[in-house]
Amino acid sequence: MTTLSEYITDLDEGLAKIILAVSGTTDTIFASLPHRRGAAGTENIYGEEQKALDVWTNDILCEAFKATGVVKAIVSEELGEPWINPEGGKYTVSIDPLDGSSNIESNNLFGTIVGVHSQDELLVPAEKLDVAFYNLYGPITTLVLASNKGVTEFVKHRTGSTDYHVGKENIRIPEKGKLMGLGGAPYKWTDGVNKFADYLKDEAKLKVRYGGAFVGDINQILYYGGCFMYPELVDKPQGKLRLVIECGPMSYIIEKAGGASSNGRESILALKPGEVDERSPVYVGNKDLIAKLEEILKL
Ligand code: AFP
Repeated sequence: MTTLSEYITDLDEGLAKIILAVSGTTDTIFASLPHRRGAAGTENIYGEEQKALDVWTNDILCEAFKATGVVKAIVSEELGEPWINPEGGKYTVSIDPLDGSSNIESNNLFGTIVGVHSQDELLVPAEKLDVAFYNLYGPITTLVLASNKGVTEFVKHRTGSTDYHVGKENIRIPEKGKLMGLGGAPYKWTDGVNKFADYLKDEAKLKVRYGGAFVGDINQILYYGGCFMYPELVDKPQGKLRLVIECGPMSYIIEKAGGASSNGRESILALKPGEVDERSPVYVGNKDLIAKLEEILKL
């Protein structure tokens, strides 16, 4: 069975180093999860000052990125300001180190989202990404990678060779979607969003699946088709999710798999971020459903 490191040998060497930097932290993160559910400030079983898990995870990932020698900047939910490598480098990495951190306590899905580009500017539209991938901590640990080879799932083995091995190649979102993941409190949905939710329910006749972690909710859409949204809200017209570290990379993956994304008007991939923590409404899934969304919101 092909391992992750074998599979990515024909990617640019720097990209492969960044991908392996993340996959190489999985065992450490996974092993510590049961002992790091406590709030920051308490002591963990090692008697160490308990950092919030997302801060601790961020520290581990940032050190791994810096060790590659090819990362010139890191944009992370947990870094106030982006880290800029004084020695330069080829790639800018954006990460949500622990997407779905509120799911840890309830032992629900969560993961790490990564976007990588080699443009001069720090913030670029997601269409300029070289690769995007995520680690998903569920009943098994998987890594889903969108690259010039398509969308590929790798499965983390726990016995024998504990490397990631190719699970599914050339993943395409199913033509006929089955699921709808509807984020945000429904009483805060705008009229347009309510109309779209009614369409998904009454016309498309989709089933509700919502797990509270973008990485897991998008993974479901990748496998079963349908639509995920964290929409515009009456009090948050830009929604909740961050364009650079969440919406961009995950939309890149879904579009590479034959789906579509939108902020309500245009593809997420076309949006030029103005600042690191800019938020965007996000709708991703089957092309026909996203087209219907944009039609409804235009009314
Ligand atoms: P946390 O990382 O704080 O748990 O938030 C997760 C998230 O950013 C994203 O992964 C989910 O899609 C969304 O927020 C869930 O938000 P709600 O808690 O409002 O449903």
